[in-house]
Amino acid sequence: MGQSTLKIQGMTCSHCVMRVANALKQLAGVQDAVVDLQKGEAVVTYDDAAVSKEKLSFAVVEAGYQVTSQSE
Ligand SMILES: [Cu+2]
Repeated sequence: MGQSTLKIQGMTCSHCVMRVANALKQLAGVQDAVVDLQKGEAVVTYDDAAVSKEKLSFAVVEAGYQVTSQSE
């Protein structure tokens, strides 16, 4: 099991938070995604055997936001 913190730009309201959280949670292997609007970040708990951290940031980008950094 892995955890990764993504710094995200472009979230402005609670809808953005929901979109990002849903985009992450729809990925197979993602257990939980906690998105914080004030901090502009998402903390994702995931099964690193099922999904890569690159796929996590790709899902956020596909939802329409920018990922500026991502922790291991
Ligand atoms: Cu919004």
